[in-house]
Amino acid sequence: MHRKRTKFAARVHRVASGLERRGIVATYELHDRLLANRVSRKRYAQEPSALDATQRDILERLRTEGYATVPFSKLVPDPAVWKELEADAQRFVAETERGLAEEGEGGESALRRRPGKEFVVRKYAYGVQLGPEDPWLRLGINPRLLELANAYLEMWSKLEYVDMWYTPPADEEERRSSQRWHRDFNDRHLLKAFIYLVDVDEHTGPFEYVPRSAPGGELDGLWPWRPLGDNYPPQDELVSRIEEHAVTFTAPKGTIIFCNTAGFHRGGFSTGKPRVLATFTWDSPASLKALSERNYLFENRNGATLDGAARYALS
Ligand SMILES: O=C(O)CCC(=O)C(=O)O
Repeated sequence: MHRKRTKFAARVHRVASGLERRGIVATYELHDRLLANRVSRKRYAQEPSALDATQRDILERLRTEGYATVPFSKLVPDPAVWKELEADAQRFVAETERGLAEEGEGGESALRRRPGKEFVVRKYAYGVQLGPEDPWLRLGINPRLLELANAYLEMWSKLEYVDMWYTPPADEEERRSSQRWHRDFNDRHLLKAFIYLVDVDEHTGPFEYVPRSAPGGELDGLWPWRPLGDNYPPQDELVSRIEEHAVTFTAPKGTIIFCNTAGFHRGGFSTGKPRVLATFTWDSPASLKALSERNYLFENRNGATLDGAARYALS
């Protein structure tokens, strides 16, 4: 089993000293207010996204609720894009199921997982080299998505994470890690996309989200977001405060869920069928300076020409 602990995860894990935590938080705040994010806000102000009606509608819903769903084909109408992604997803599913079968027979496999979240098999995990020939990386900088991310964050964003996940039905009865309600600690300026690559019903570990709980929303005072914060509050208490507000995203294959995961969310607790999705994170340069680390290394092997916002997202 391939296991790679990222430098960042290791750093955060061993951050025991309050002093070191305070340094990380101070670096983040400095870059958010004065340094890196100021530059990227300026870039966005000079070249704001020109959104069409579909993108404007998603943006509006993101701003009010913190999430929005849309069929992939509506946001990215070119059928060739979906065809290429779907073919790659099928290869990943076949390789993953082969690896799981080998493990089931007591063998070793090359499946990638992340320590602490072994219930998810990842296509890339961490440290992979990706170039513009990779269809998922290309989707992360596709203007249909990137312009939306930049408009939502009101700055030129960074593409921090791109991957595909296969979540088999859980062995355990209890939810753990990201299957429990939490806020992502790594940025207040955060947009994730989850693209379902199978139909997801209530037995497939649907993603769940609490609308208006992201910073600036009317529920943002519930165990508020803090950089490096204690992001898993007592679950029973939280549930008693928010459960009736939560949205469960059962949806067909080809649905995109956009959301700000600085708000409360959980998912991936599949009880019946494997869940397969692609996921992307766009966040601010301040986050990359202090609180997060890319899961890939960008390598422009064939020297593809990229526009300014795409180059910025990958740099
Ligand atoms: O697997 C899921 O649905 C949730 C993942 C999650 O918590 C995250 O990406 O922040």
